[in-house]
Amino acid sequence: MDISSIKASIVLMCDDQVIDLVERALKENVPAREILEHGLIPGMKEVGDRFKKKEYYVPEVLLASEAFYAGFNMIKPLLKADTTRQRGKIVIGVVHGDIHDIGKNIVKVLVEAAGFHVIDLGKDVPLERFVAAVRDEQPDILALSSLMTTSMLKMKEIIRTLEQQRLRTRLKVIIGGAPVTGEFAQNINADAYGEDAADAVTTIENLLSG
Ligand code: B12
Repeated sequence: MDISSIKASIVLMCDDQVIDLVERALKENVPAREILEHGLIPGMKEVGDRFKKKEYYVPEVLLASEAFYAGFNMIKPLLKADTTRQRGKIVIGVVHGDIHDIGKNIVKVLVEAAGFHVIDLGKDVPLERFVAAVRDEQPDILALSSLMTTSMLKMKEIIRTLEQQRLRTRLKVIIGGAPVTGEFAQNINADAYGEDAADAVTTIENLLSG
């Protein structure tokens, strides 16, 4: 089957159609990873473009997000299938002021699938919760997500606070989200930037082996 039909159904906000198509793709042994990378994610990207061009407004984006999750929830267990090893502990969350959590959720699933133990703090997470989680859980990596130019500045505050409280010595911080760049990561003293969920996995692996 043509995976791009899944993308089209997300853009058209048809959850039922997404469910049927993902079911068909799985029956035809299309790998879950391919459904995610060539169907579901491009669907949300197209929705983003339409929002930018003012062809879509918030209600359409919400309905499209629901269609995305209808498909994503079906393949999530399959993405997790090879989780046998425990390679390190990661705390992840979307920074305060920001409720965009689709990207973070994809990162979480792929990082878990790669064998890491992930503690998910959710979205719109206040600085104090990140700091408490780092202190209490002692993760190897803190992964911060932000989709808005306004909320991305919170990442800087979180890193500065962790430094001030001496919680940054062995902790590595990786950041991501559409407006974030490698240059921004350097400026705020993060250890790394990941462009997408696949890149997040390799970057985390590199951070922990280096
Ligand atoms: C879906 C969406 C929504 C949904 C969110 C649903 C949800 N549960 O997430 C809803 C409708 C609720 C919404 C609300 C709003 N939104 Co909105 N939304 C989007 C949209 C269209 C798509 C985002 C998305 O899901 N992309 C798909 C995923 C797969 O991609 P991603 O998030 O980038 O994640 C990938 C990478 O970035 C990376 N990644 C992400 N996080 C991390 C973390 C780490 C550690 C790493 C390594 C990698 C990584 O990996 C991910 C997977 O590959 C974007 C447009 C866009 N182009 O991004 C606007 C956008 C982000 N929204 C925007 C705005 C303005 C809003 C609202 C303020 C609108 C309003 N007027 O109410 C509210 C904000 C509320 C708030 N306080 O947060 C603006 C932000 C502008 C800015 N200031 O920067 C954008 C950019 C649209 C625009 N062009 O104007 N939105």
